[in-house]
Amino acid sequence: MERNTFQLVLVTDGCKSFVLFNYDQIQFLQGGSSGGDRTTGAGPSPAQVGINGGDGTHYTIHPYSRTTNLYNLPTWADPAVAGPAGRWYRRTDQALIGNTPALVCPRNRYFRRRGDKCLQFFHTGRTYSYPEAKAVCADEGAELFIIRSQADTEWLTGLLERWNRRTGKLRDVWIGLTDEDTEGTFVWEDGTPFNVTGYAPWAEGVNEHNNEFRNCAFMNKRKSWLWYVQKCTEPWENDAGPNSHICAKNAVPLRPDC
Ligand SMILES: [Ca+2]
Repeated sequence: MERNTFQLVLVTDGCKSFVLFNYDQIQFLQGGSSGGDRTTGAGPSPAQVGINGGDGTHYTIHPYSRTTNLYNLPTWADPAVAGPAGRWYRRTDQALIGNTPALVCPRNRYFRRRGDKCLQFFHTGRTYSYPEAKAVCADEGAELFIIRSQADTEWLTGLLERWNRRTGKLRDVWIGLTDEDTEGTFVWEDGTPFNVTGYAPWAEGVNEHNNEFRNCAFMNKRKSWLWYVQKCTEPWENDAGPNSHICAKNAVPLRPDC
């Protein structure tokens, strides 16, 4: 029978935290989802090895992950670690473990973190115009949430679906994007340029719908939350207009005094 022997040391002074591995005998097996044998763990390639904080943000990869060095880990010296072979440590109280300071959201209503932003969802059951939604955010030192990627969209769509099931009253959701200044040229609320050839999940037909009167973008519930445009202020024709929006503030460093 194979037996793995290693020592795991956790160290913290209440500010900085470290994890230290001392390997004697260690064999990393390959999971079934990575093509490994589900019974023996034997795989077609070396396993992926690292530390995962469990929140999708805090992680680090072992320098020998997915290399054959893993097979001889106790005899290999990590160039980043002074001392004998078979030792590996990382600081674990930071965002990318061992690198950037961890970010957290303040303990108020802006508790939901996405990347370097803290979010608050606004939905009171009444209609907000785009300027009203912007003003609500500005009053709290925040701005309308800006969608940067497909991953942002997938994450947000899942949240909106759950939110909609819970409230049953969610309609459309403003995003921080308008072509008010120059028709057809969209600009994010924070002034960052909108790359028309980049990621932009517009709903089908938006080009025909967009005109000099419809300048504010929103996630359209009836079009699977794809982006559409609407008049920024009332009156809206044929529907009540967006009634929700998301404000975002910058996340702050965890324990900045450490
Ligand atoms: Ca327009």
